[in-house]
Amino acid sequence: MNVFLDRTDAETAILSLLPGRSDDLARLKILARVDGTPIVTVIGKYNHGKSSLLNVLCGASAFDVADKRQTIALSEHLAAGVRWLDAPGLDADVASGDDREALTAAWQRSDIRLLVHAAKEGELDNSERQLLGQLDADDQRTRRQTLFILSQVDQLEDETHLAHVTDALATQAPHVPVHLTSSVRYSRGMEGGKALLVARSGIPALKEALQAACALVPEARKYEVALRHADVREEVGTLQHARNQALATLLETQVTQAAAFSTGLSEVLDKARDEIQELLDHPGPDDALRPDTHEERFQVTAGKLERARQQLALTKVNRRISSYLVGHGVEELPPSPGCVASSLNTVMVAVLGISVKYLEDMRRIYCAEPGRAHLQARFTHYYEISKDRLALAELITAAVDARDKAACAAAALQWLEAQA
Ligand SMILES: Nc1nc2c(ncn2[C@@H]2O[C@H](COP(=O)(O)OP(=O)(O)O)[C@@H](O)[C@H]2O)c(=O)[nH]1
Ligand SMILES: [Mg+2]
Repeated sequence: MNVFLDRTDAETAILSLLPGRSDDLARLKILARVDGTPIVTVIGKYNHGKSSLLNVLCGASAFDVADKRQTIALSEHLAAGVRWLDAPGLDADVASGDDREALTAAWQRSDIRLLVHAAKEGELDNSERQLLGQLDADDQRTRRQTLFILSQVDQLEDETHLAHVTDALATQAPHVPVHLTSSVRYSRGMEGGKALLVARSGIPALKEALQAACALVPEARKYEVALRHADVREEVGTLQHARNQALATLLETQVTQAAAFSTGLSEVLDKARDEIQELLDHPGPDDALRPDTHEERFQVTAGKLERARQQLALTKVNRRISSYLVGHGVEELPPSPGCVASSLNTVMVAVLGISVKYLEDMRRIYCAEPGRAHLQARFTHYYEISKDRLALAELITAAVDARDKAACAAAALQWLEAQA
């Protein structure tokens, strides 16, 4: 059960699974906190008349206008039912960290972007084209809106020059409508009461377009919230599914491997039991128990022959068990400081001891049920702590963590959605 203290807590859980979704979460946080006022931001290179444009749009000298690079931080002004944001110039080569931060904030906060490009500059440069492309893609995805503005058109000599520029822009950005504006004309027209100049400034038309765009903002925001939630949800879901699968596969491997080992071991031990049983079933007294006399030391005796026969059979049995274990990665014991001879530090020695001499011991160890069960259990124990099995167990631990992380992110997202 995941409990989230607050939004940041839930965001952290999602971001630790999906770091690439930080923009979505930042935007969702903004959308969760905004009031109903649409946010309009100007974006573009410095000196392209962005601040001047905002001033005429909001009807106040709210933003600093200058010939040099002026707007450093983000500044905002509330007027005419709109929150206007003036962002620093889009000039990657001169942008400091602060500027970039402000630019990101503007990007994140705005419902409507005014991309401003000065007419005298002619075509868009690479950074502007790139930005226009990004905005366009973002508009398609999120239903936010971008208005493209060709500013300071009064600075062009005549209509022919203007037509050159608009033609060039139409080639660069074929599907984007361009608003032609001149803040200077608008101000002069307003001051001198010249309606024609005001109309020719393009500002009244732009205001109308903006009003229409603002009217779409409430619906657009709702759409955007649902969309970003859905996108994150889908990605979390995909990961969660994959991680559940991965864990299930590992657990299944763990179980099947152990079952296969156990079955195989059981067969090997059956065979061992049967072979030892054959020794036990040998008719007559056990010659191996008959000690050789002093005289018989260098002679072949029935006792010697029988002991050799029994040891040979036992070696064969043990070799088969040992090779089965080795085949399953069960060979050496985990390193122990107490054991000097590494040849003794084997699972076989640990389970069976160093030497078994008597038939009765063999019967007890290999044939009697408690002995058999003991062998099965001990070998299985060493199998479970063999390198490969421990590695598998570690993978499973990691997979459980990964699964929990995804589940936590899914719960966090649910929590966030419930807040919206
Ligand atoms: N001729 C002309 N100059 C303008 C216009 N808009 C702004 N300017 C001048 O261009 C310079 C930069 O303007 P500003 O609004 O500060 O641009 P920003 O850096 O993009 O914010 C200033 O000197 C403004 O007076 C316009 O429509 N026509
Ligand atoms: Mg400015």
